[in-house]
Amino acid sequence: MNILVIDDSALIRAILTRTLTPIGAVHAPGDLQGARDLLGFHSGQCDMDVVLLDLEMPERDGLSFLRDLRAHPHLADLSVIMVTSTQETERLDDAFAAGANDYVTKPAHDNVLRARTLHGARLTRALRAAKDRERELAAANVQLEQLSLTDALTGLANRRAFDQQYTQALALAQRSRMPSTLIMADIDHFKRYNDALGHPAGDACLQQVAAVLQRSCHRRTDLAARYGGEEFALLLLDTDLRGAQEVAGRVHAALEDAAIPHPDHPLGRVTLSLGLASTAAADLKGAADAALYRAKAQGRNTTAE
Ligand code: GH3
Ligand code: MG
Ligand code: MG
Ligand code: MG
Ligand code: MG
Repeated sequence: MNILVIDDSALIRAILTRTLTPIGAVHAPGDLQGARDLLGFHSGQCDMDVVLLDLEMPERDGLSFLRDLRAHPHLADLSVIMVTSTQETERLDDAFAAGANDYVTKPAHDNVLRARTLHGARLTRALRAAKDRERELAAANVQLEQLSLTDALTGLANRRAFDQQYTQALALAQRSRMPSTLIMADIDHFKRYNDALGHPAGDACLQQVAAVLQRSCHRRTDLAARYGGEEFALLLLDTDLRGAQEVAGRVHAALEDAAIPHPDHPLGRVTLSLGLASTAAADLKGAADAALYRAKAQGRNTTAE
């Protein structure tokens, strides 16, 4: 436990140091600059667990020093015990208002001084621990939120994330007439792929196709999501049909480059059918689905609007 004693009187510093040494490491700098350094006014780092602060000091009044101290966010949880010579109630009111946690009057009984100091240090630690837990919890929540929006197999955004962004995209399109485009993508003859190579191979294929889709989305505002099973969705904000056609072209080309072997496909490799629709359509999702159906009917490995 680190105890910081701030007092202008060398005698009081010596007495407090002797009294408190049995319960912790006492730091009693001879000037206020030494105290500021130990409190980390500049570095933002402080190892002190409790402060005993003289209320009456000639150089800088204890009260205004306390206000300086509380202005530093990293010292918000540090216990400060005011040390007063007489019980000046009015000044104590001010001290508590300025953020003091406790006070002792000089001369204090050794046992009382030690007990109050220990209590102050425990309070500091409890508050710091609570803040640490809060931070950990917040970090865990961020991680959990991230997990809840991610498809475990492919790492793409999942259906839940897609639904959220889809709703936002529709709202945006209504408010700003900013066109957005939806591409629904479905793997061709995927049942045959599973039948020929097995379900684990099918899963690996889904991962490869997902990577191709992700690579084909170049803008930060593009969302590639696994919509379900072997169906994917690309939501392209602020993108018209022409822009989306470009993305669709990239997808087909990248998939051709990837050349994932498919033993029961006329082309011998995995392909996608794509259905495209823009927010100009009354029912964006329905229009993209209908377009996807047409792409399948046109013989697959193609894009339909
Ligand atoms: P089409 O070209 O008309 O789309 O034919 P298809 O065989 O791809 O379509 P269908 O809807 O008949 O079959 C989809 C297949 O996708 C069936 C299902 O077993 C498979 N599938 C869906 N989700 C997964 C998955 O997570 N992993 C694996 N390995 N297969 C999946
Ligand atoms: Mg004094
Ligand atoms: Mg399907
Ligand atoms: Mg199908
Ligand atoms: Mg399919």
